[in-house]
Amino acid sequence: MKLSVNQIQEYNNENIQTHQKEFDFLAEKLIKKGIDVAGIIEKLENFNVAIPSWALGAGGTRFGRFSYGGEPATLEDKIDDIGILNILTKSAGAISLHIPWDIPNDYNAIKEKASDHNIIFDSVNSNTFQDQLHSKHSYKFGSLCNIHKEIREQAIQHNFEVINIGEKLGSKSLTVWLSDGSNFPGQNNFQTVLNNTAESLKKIYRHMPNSWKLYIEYKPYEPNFYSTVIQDWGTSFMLAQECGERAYTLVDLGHHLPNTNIEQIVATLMNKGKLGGFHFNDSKYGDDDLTVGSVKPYALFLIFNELVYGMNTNKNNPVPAWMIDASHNIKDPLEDLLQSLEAILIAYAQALLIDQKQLEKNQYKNDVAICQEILQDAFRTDVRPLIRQARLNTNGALNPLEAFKIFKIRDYLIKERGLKSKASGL
Ligand code: LRH
Ligand code: MN
Ligand code: MN
Repeated sequence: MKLSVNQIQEYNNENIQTHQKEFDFLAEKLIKKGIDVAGIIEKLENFNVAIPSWALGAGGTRFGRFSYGGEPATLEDKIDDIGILNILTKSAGAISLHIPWDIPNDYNAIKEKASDHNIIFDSVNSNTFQDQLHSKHSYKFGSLCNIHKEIREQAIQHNFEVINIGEKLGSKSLTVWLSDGSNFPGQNNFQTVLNNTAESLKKIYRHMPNSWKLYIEYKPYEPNFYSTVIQDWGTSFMLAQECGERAYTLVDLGHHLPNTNIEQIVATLMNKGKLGGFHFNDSKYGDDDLTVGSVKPYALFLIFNELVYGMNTNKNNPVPAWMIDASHNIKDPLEDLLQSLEAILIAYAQALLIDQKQLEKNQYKNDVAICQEILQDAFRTDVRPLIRQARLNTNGALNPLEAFKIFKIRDYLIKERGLKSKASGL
């Protein structure tokens, strides 16, 4: 199933008049306020988010998994699915592979397929939180932190292999998330496991090509429920500092205890030039991996406010590697990912509307009410016409989810792949 630009243009032509009216109305209002509308649209056009290879199969929990038909059975199929997302939105031009869930068989074929869809290979993810089919040692009691050297070595070697795979595909970074920790008090010596982790990460860091970055992801709990070695941004930051300049912290929105001020963490990391990677999702309770913006859109907007401020101010911080790390449980994954992409762009556009000069002025005056008004005025603006305009300019679909439904893409995928196809990976 491959969508053509012509199909999308025809769909756009049918909706262009309504869009034009909405866009003109909003643009006039914003320009009167002194906002650089063309500049914002350009930024939206250039925003790209990586799609993880594991998000395209049916989601689920350990209690059940409900298939939806037409699932991508191979990595090639997954790249095709991302191709659909990308041609509709023009903002999903990258894939992030999880190894060994998605090991390429034929590198040339995979690379060709990806370039056919204008997709690049983003960060590669290692996996030492599950035992692999033929490995000698088990990670039941930890991987990079393990008390036994030979188990740490096996986990380090796995990361070397992942770097190797990434190099063949043109990736430029490695993401390490460890589930290492303990389930019961007394199980681990906190200092020993921390030291072991630092030593292992340093070995991995030193093995990376000079042009590569290392992203260290943190998470407070799960699957370990008493302690996790890299439990918070502070631990990740400290380990990244120990590794070196090209090691960074990765923030996954779901990896915080309830009510954590994530926007402040973002600001702190960017201030120190150490925010390297970003996993988008939303949550109500824990690492729920819900659709981006589905539960706490205002929090997402406040986070984007700090990201935009940081990207303008902290030139020592690289532009973070954006990725959606969400699951969908009962939704069609492609529809869910389209919704996530939309939510990300909405929050980004709203944050770009914030008048930072006015905000600063009012912070000096200690006019708390006006400071709040400035943020909320941006948040309450319906920025969707700006996003549609950005998509129009790049030949994407005005409304990708609507187009996905009108084109009956899922029906085509079911016809092509069958009702019972099952995704590789998770
Ligand atoms: C861990 C995590 C991490 C993994 C992915 C599958 O909860 O967020 O990024 O690689 O989920
Ligand atoms: Mn994650
Ligand atoms: Mn997670």
